[in-house]
Amino acid sequence: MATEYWVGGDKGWSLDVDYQDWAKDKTFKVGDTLVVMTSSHDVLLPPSEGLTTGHDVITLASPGKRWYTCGFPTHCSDHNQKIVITVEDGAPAPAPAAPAPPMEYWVGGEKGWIIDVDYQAWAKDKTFKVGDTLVFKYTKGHHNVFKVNQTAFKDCIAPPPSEGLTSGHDVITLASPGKKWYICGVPTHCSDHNQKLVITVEAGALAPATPIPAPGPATKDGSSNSYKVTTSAYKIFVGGAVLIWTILTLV
Ligand SMILES: [Cu+2]
Repeated sequence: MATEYWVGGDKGWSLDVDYQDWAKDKTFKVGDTLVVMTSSHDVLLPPSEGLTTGHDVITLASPGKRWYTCGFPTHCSDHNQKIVITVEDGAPAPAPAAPAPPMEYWVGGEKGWIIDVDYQAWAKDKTFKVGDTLVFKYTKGHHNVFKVNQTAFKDCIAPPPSEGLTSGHDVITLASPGKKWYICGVPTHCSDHNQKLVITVEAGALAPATPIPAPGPATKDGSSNSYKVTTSAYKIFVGGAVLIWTILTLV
């Protein structure tokens, strides 16, 4: 819901008004508009970029700080006719993605854990993450499952039988990220029949949530006159005001 703010309220855009006091309890969001009502002032230097209608409407088009001043000599410098506001992102913050629930993967799908299956083809379109489980299904006594290292995987070297899983329905929970290698320890099943599986486990739900990017400082602002308010414009104005003041003082 966009809000229209009449700068300065009843006082409008005038001399000797504390605009920061006016602004301090207001929340400006993208899409809100500032209405600057005045009969004898303008908004911002240089003159070609100024709004001079006396009823200037500025739409706050992006988040960030905005600076506005009156460009008439001494109005800003001596009479505080300036305002700075911070525009907040009006869009609702995107909801953080819900962590995916743990998945249970039956290795090899309907084929289960047997010889002569291309387990890499089975795995290639799947994303394994910490918390997921692998189920190795096979006829008990015909196969087994060993978790091995990369070398043992490559060379099909089975660890001692005591380290194997042999139930025929072996469930392995993926407890940490990284590469995991599994082979069948029955002679020739790994080496001659490709009964082996390597997967990469991602951190998944345990990873820190992706931070919502903070809105960066905006440097341009849409307005009815399509002019741009920038920090440098304000600095140029302040510099000019100081110069004018110095000249007046010397004269
Ligand atoms: Cu086997």
